Amino acid sequence: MKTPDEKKPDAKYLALCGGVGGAKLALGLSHVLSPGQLTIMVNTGDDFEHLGLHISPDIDTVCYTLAGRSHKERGWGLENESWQMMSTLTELGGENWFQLGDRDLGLHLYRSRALARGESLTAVTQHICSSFGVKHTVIPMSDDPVRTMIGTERGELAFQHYFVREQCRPEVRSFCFRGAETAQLNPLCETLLNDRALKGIIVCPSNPFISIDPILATGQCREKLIACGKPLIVVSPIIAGQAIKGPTAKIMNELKVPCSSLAIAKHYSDIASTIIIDDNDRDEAQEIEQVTGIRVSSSATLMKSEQDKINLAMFVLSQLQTGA
Ligand code: FO1
Repeated sequence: MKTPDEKKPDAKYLALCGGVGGAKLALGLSHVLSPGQLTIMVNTGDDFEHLGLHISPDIDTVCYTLAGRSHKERGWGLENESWQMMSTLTELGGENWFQLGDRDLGLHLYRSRALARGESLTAVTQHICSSFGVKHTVIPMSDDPVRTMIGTERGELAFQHYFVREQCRPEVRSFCFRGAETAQLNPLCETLLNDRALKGIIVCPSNPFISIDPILATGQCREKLIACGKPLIVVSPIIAGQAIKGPTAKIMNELKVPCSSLAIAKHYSDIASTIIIDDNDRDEAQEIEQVTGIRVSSSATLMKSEQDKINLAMFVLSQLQTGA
């Protein structure tokens, strides 16, 4: 497949990414773009303070994935992990609903201390990534705190309480990204949006409601993406009416939104120029284009192997070059 721009050192791309699902495409992109070409801006609405530590799950998922260290089945945390700290915590009757592996804990300790010293989350993330051999730029959506709150039938829950402690069981009614309006969008993103070398923005196949919307809500990101006028391509996280992983389908059902790529396209209709849907859903393309005005192309979007991730990344880049 021809991807001419990917060879040009001046072509730059911004990827918006959540956790496990999005990180797969981010990994594919990191294989086909040089470090100077790719900036991955990650959701931090899932961040929280836990056991006195600052946890940034999506940043860590992206960092571990790009470093080739992530746990292959879970997608989050490290491979070859041990859980001695959790055993002791459990023995003592401590709070053990959120699993922190022993090796992973080292990272949380490092980051928490660095933040307490006054370092920015961007600086700490860059240090962690470069220490783990990640050469591409990974940045948080903001250095200011933004916290995703889920309105449920049982009242409002902080994101990790909903996602991990309650295992996404409560019915979802609404979302609030606390702090997003006053948070400053990552300055590196602002600079990139004004960079003539920026050739396109890629929305990774992360959950639109809980992974991408917090990014778009932060520091007028949505408005800035529209204002920059660059092509924006969305990779749909839906295949044949099912979410590949996680609670996307359940959330869409509860919000009374049909679980389809058409619904995803409508969700992003103000910012997207192209949506990539799965080859299996090709027959939906015409309707999506008619209803939303967004250009549709299809590809194999299920990313199991590393080659799948690379193939999809190359397809995304090729679409950005053919008028996305
Ligand atoms: N997800 C879980 O389902 N259970 C856990 O105990 C858990 C612990 C955890 C620790 C560190 C980390 O970086 C991620 C962790 N995750 C865990 C994943 C995380 O909660 C979610 O995948 C994201 O926040 C959603 O993108």
